[in-house]
Amino acid sequence: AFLENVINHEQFKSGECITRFIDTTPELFVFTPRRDRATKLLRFIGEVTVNGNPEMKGREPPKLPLPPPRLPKLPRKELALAPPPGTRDILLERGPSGFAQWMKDQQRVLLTDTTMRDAHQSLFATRMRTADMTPIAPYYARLASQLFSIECWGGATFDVALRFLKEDPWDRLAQLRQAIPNVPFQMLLRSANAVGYTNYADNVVQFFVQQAAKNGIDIFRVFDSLNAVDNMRVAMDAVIEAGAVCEGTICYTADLFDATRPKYDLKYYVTMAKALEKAGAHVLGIKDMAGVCKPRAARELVRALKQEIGLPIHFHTHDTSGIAAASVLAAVEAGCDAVDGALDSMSGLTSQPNLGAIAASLSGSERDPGVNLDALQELSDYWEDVRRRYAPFEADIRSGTADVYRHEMPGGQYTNLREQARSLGLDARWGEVSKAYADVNRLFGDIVKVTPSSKVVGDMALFMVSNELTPADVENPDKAIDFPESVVQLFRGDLGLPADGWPKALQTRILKGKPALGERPGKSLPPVDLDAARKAAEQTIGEELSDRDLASQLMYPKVYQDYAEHVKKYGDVSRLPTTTFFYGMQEQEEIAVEIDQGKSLVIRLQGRADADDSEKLFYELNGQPRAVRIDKAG
Ligand code: 3PY
Ligand code: ZN
Repeated sequence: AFLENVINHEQFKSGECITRFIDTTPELFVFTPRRDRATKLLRFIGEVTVNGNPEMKGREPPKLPLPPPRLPKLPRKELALAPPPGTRDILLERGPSGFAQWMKDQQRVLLTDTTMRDAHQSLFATRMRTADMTPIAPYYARLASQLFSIECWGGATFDVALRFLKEDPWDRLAQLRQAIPNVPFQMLLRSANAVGYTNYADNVVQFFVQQAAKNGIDIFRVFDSLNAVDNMRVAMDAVIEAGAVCEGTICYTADLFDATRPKYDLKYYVTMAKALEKAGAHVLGIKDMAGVCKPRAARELVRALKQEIGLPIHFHTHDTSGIAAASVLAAVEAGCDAVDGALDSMSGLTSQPNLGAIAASLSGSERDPGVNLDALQELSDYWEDVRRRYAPFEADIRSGTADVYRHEMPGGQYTNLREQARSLGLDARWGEVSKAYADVNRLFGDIVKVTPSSKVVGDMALFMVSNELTPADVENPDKAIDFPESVVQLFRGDLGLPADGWPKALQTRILKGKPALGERPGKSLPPVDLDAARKAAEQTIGEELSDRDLASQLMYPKVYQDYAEHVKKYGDVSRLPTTTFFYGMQEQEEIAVEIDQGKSLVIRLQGRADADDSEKLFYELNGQPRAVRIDKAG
């Protein structure tokens, strides 16, 4: 078949030299036979079935089998037709500035669905896999084309995809983009920290943004973990340069009406919003990452910002308190142009408030969002079934809690920090950890807490609880403390500077004589030689790196290399059903795995034969018997 391919290829027939032919038509020279891919996947399934997925250590699987998620009822022929024009068509037609003007011209409030990013980041530690997103994607294109945007990328999803799910975040983006051409895709970008936890060189941030825009991101929500606008400029400029929508974002902190914390007053936010407008933002984002923006504050903030700046406003909050929908409705009443929510079954608690309920509440009002409520319900039904697959990753919280106003932990961090506390054996002392979190904030000078600054506050809180340290101990100059490395880096200025600097005495104590940076870190970070970085990584990994691969490597060198090793050993595991990926296969279970468009493997686990230190698994692969021996771990 290979020879036939070559001989019949136009370029070969034209007599062009064969070396050039290999260079320009690499697709014909990929020898990895399907059998090899199947063997790798059977080995991975075997490993998980016999030894468990390492991610499941210490977690209880859900009760299996789970029925397949319910897909919306849509006639097959409608799925075969191109999706209707949607909001993205308006963006493509008018460009980012025209799109921003269009937002302002709308009487209705515009809606963003965060289900595929922040909702699962905040409910089950970002573990949602691509295989659960792609089946519903064509339905979004047909049932929800009136959405303002779908937030489906960025934040912690990038890291978690590579590190824990062993899948390529760029593939996820490409597959979703192909299935949903008509609704804008939105990502969360941590300014100079891109999708990582530390400031990167300016040219790395620029390269990352270029790749993200090229591969399908339309709207970049850019924020800084210390609300430092100078630290957002490189990312914002890169977004604007790439022709995408720049949503310059303020992170809401503290309480607008708390006179004891005057630092975060209306003037603070208006000043920052004006700076973002001046920096070229097309849209102003208000990011209430912890869900502490009470309804009265939301109303007042939006009212003031509408008065003071000319940008459309997009409000984002979390429902940790249980009353976030009231804040969203207050923002809408005050004239907010767009708001975020998660579909019903993925909403509430540390996630976003309920998008379906918000839409229903506004239905018939002058700000009716104009979405199809029944369709949203059908999409939510799908996510309800998907969510059951991730039960082991959910935090054991059952209600909203006003405690969030005390600790101010971001929704996206809450489940992760609880998980970290659990791994340190501090599960039973969660109350102390959340109190320490608030203490650390005060010690650090009442700062904005959002990734990555929130991670440092969390590290310090865990450090204090595990070492039985009080705030007085931390401040006591006579008590020797070996501060966590992330705390030293924060006080050195590696994440940038808060507007009023760091508390001097504590900084001196933490840095122990080491100098602090006086300017944004990107200014002194030398540019990375991208060609050299690519070559070095290619040598280590033993494979060519595409631009997307290079962007991953630049963000997370070690994580990316481990991921590449995993792919070499097991192939593309992102195509496996989620139950197989996390829990392995049950005897007589049969799964279908689409390894390429239209090409599927049908795998059945026929039986298992246990030996002392290994187990033999008997599969049927597309009707043919196959056996794989798996060594037992440990
Ligand atoms: C992230 O940066 O991942 C966040 O969700 C911050 O809220
Ligand atoms: Zn959020």
